[in-house]
Amino acid sequence: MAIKQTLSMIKPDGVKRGLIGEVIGRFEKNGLKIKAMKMLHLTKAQAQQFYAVHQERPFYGSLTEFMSSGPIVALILEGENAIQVNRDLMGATDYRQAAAGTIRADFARDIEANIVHGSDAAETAKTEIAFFFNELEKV
Ligand code: IDP
Ligand code: MG
Repeated sequence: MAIKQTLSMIKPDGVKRGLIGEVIGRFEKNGLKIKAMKMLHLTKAQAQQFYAVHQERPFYGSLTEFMSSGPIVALILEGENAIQVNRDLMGATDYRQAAAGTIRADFARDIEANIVHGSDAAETAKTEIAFFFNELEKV
């Protein structure tokens, strides 16, 4: 299996609730190596740009408000099959449908404030990594 990179974010609810260490611990215990990491507070415009793919969805305004409501942690994760491994650790978008033991099943109580983001495919991983990190910031 190919070594791949993916972009993860711990969303404002995850940071506010003190779940940074818990989430990063799950990545490390499951074979995902941290290749870059930073904390930052997205502006509304930056959140709108990041989630532009969802701009026609009814929740776009609320989602981008939420994503710019407090600091987030962005990470590049690397490992075999990293995109899928991370998605499996996150669980389904709606925490009520997320498999037991996933981050969202364990911690999310809201479909929007669902603790983590993870890239969903190779192309989006590439774009999302470039959104947050330049070459100098990657180890
Ligand atoms: P994902 O984060 O599991 O990839 P997406 O469908 O890409 O899910 O949606 C992006 C984000 O938009 C979700 O993580 C969640 O925060 C929010 N979202 C998705 N669907 C809904 C909804 O039906 N209501 C409110 N927020 C939603
Ligand atoms: Mg998505």
